[in-house]
Formats: sequence, C-alpha cells, structure tokens
Amino acid sequence: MPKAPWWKRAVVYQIYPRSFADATGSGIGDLVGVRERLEHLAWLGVDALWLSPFFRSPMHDFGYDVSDYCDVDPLFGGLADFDALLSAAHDRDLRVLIDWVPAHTSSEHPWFVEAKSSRESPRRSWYVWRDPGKDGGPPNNWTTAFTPGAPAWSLDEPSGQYYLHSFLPEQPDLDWNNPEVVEAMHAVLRFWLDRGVDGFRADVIHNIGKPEALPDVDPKLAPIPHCALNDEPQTHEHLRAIRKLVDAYPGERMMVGEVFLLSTEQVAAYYGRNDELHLSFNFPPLFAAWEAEAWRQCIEKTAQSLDPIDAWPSWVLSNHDNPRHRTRYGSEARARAAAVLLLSLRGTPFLYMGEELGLEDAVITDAERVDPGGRDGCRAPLPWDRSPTHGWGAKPWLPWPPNAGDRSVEARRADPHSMLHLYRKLLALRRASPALSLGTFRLLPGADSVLVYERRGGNDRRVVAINFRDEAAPLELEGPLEVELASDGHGEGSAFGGEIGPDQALILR
Ligand code: TEU
Repeated sequence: MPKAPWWKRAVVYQIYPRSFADATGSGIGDLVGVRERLEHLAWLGVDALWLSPFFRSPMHDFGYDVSDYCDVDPLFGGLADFDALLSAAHDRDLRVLIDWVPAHTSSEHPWFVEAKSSRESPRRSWYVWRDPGKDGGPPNNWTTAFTPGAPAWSLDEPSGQYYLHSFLPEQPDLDWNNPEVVEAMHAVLRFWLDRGVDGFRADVIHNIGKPEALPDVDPKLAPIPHCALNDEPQTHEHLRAIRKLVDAYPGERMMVGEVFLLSTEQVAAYYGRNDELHLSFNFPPLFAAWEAEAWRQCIEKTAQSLDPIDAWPSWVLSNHDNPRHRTRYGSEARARAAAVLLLSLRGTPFLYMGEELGLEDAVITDAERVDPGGRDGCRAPLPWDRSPTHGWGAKPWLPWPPNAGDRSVEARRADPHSMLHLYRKLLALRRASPALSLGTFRLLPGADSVLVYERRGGNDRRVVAINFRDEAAPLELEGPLEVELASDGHGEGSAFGGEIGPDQALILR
C-alpha cells in the first residue's frame, strides 16, 4: 500500500469541551475532564481528537467568539491544562486538532475594542467598516446566520459606520485584505504549532476572503445567510500561504477546513492543487436523507469532484451544529447501519462525541435553550455512568439526552452487543484492513434500497452492503463471502446467504 500521511488513515473524534467531561464539578466540561477521559478514546480506537474552541471568550456563540486566541478560558482551565492534555494524548498515540476561528473575533477582542474606538484607530481597518447605504441602511444586502433575513451589518452609532458580521453582532468579521490581519492570524497558528498541536479544524474558512467592493448578492439569494454563499478567489490565495506555514512544521501537521458551501464541487476547490486545505468537510452527505439513492449520489459526486484533483474525502454525519444523525434517522438500527457506512467509505471519517453511544439529541424547552442558533439538542452532556449525576459533579449546563443511564459509557461498555462495541469493532477492522483504510472504492449493483460497494487494497478486499429499508432484501454477490461484521450482529462469522436483513449493514470478505 502507498505510504499515506496519518490523517488519511485516521478516524477523528470531535469533542465539544463544554459537554464532554466535567472535572471541576462546575456543570461545564473542561480540559482536565478531557484528559481524565482519554482512556475512553484510546479504548474505542480513534486516532485523533478535535477540540471545539476552549479559548477566552464571552461565549455568545459558546467559544466561536474568541477574545484571546492564545489563552484558555478559565471555564475550561488554563494553558498548563492544555499542555498536560496534549502530552497525555500524545502518550496514548492520539493526535490533537484544535479549532482555529480565523474569519471573525469576539466583539470583546482587544483588536475590535480598539477598532471601534474611533475611525482613526490604527486597528480600524482590521475589520470591515462601511458607511451606510444610500437609504441610510446597511451597506449591502448580505444577511447574517442566526436570525433569518437579518442584515449581516450593525451600526456603530458613535462613528456612524456599519461593521460586517456574518454571524452574531458580537462576532465582527476580520478583514483579511489587510496584511496585518493575515500576519496576526498566522501568529496564532504558530503559537499552537510551537506548543505541539497536530493541526487545526478551521472554522468557516471559506469566509475569510471578501472582495473590497462587497457587492450585493442576487436579491433572490439574499435570504440565505451570506456565509453560505461567500466563495471568493482571495480565500484561495490565503489558503496557499496557510498551507506553506503548516507544512513547514515537522510531523505532518494538517488543517481540515469547514467549508460551509452546499455543493461538493465548490468544496473541492478548497483543496487547491494539493496546496490549500489538507482536508475539507463536505456537508451535503450530512444533510442527505437516509436513502440509498441520496447516498449513491453523494458518493458519486464526491468521487467526481475530488478524484481528478487527487484530494482525499472526509465524511461526517453529526457535529455540534446539527441534530445528531441518530435523531435524524430515527432509530438505533439505522444509526448502527450508518456507523458501518461512515467507517467504511473512502476518506477520513469524523465522529461526533456520543454517536458511539447512540445518543439522541436532548429535548430542550424554550426556557432551557441558550444557543442563538438553537443548536442545543446535540450539545447535551455526555453521560459517563448510570448514577443520577452520570459522572458530572453538578447539574450540567444543558439537560441530559434521552435514556442517559442506559446509554452511558459505563452501561454501553458492559454490553458487548451495544452500539459502543460496534464502533470499536469497526474501528479495529478498519485499522487492520488496507482495503477499508486506504483502498479503492467501487459501487456495485444492488437493489434500489441497498447500497453496495467494494473496497480493495492490494490483495485485501471487502464488500460492504447497507440496507436503507426496514425489510430484508435479496443481495446477489459473486463468490463465496463470509460475514465479517453485521451492524445488528446477525450472521457474523458465517457464510453469506444471499440476503441482507432489515436496516442491516454488512461487511463481507
Ligand atoms: O459553523 C458555520 C455555520 O455556517 C453554521 O453555524 C450554520 O450556519 C449553523 O449551524 C446553522 O444552524 C461554524 C461553527 O461550527 C459554529 O458552531 C459557529 O457558530 C459558526 O461557525 C460561527 O463561528
């Protein structure tokens, strides 16, 4: 097999630090909590973890509004706790990616405080300021992310100018056309690379480049948050410089970018000619229905867009911004089949903490909702054990997900047939199989409701079949095949009998 960088073979596990593990008993997860629970990740068999932001922040967007990129928010601990976590992770051969938020800062970041202080401030041009439009309103028709249809601009009354914010007013967009901004954000990358991180998940990276003229978008598109439309050539230039910076460090450091554009062709451009992002998220599959045809299309589109530019795919079903796929797909049987799919496609899979437990979104009342984007459900805390506090010191900041005791790490680990053991088995199988980790991919014919594909690496070969319906289906395949893994455990270790069960996924060899 060809030699490949670690991140092509890896399975990455996303940790949302507020909700993972609480060592201090504050009801909010923290970095010591993550360190104390690394055993879970090592036992599971993932290769890397990605930590959502833990930097100083007023938390209007729960850490995606950063007021100091080079310090840990006291809620989560301090820099020494980060260093201890990083070295403990490395001791267990777990790589660590951190979240870099380059497109906007917090409005409380000293840069913005200074920029706002006067039109003459030397930092004014670090952000995007414009005079009001002709009617005295916002300078253009761009809209913001969390309040549908609301302008992406806020008026700063003392100076009479508007500033741009693709997200909350508390998240002013940085102006990457200013070389000082570029240098400051590069310095942030170096700060963490020098500390030893293995790489970054770059937040809304496609949103850094903006044209000076900031033209209106087609009025028909204006209701779409501008961030989901912003696709500018400047960004590619910035990414080439970022790639050089990251690649200059030893040890295969990397960056996975969040490109929140809803077509895979657009996303593909952010790999450049292997000189921009190492990996990019690709969200159309996350938004796809649980239907064989929808997935066939996502898979084909991914290959068509990425293969010609030699770019490596990534796959993700859940994250901290969207309802969990266990909730979207509606049953544990489907979520089990989805785990087989996610971990047997060609590309790097990203798991979201708790999906290995089969967690569903918490039911959040209006009174409990705290996120401006209403994304609280998937951010419910992780239950570690069956006790009433589930391993947390105090009542956590959000309600528990349904059946938290039965789905806790403790309970799932005690049951060899649980979802957690399925994930662990899949991870081990993937690691041991050249076909599944780095091999080629080919769709095979199957019934309408069954997705079938072959993975091949050298002499190693697997056939994977996913039944998207809750009724059994015939499945004709060549050659004697053995059921190596079944999402529901049925038939494992025996000869394949020509049929796939309801909601079942199979790995055959
Ligand atoms: O998300 C980008 C993004 O576009 C989504 O927030 C999307 O608009 C939203 O989920 C729709 O409900 C990233 C982070 O992942 C997210 O948590 C942040 O809020 C956002 O950027 C701003 O930093």
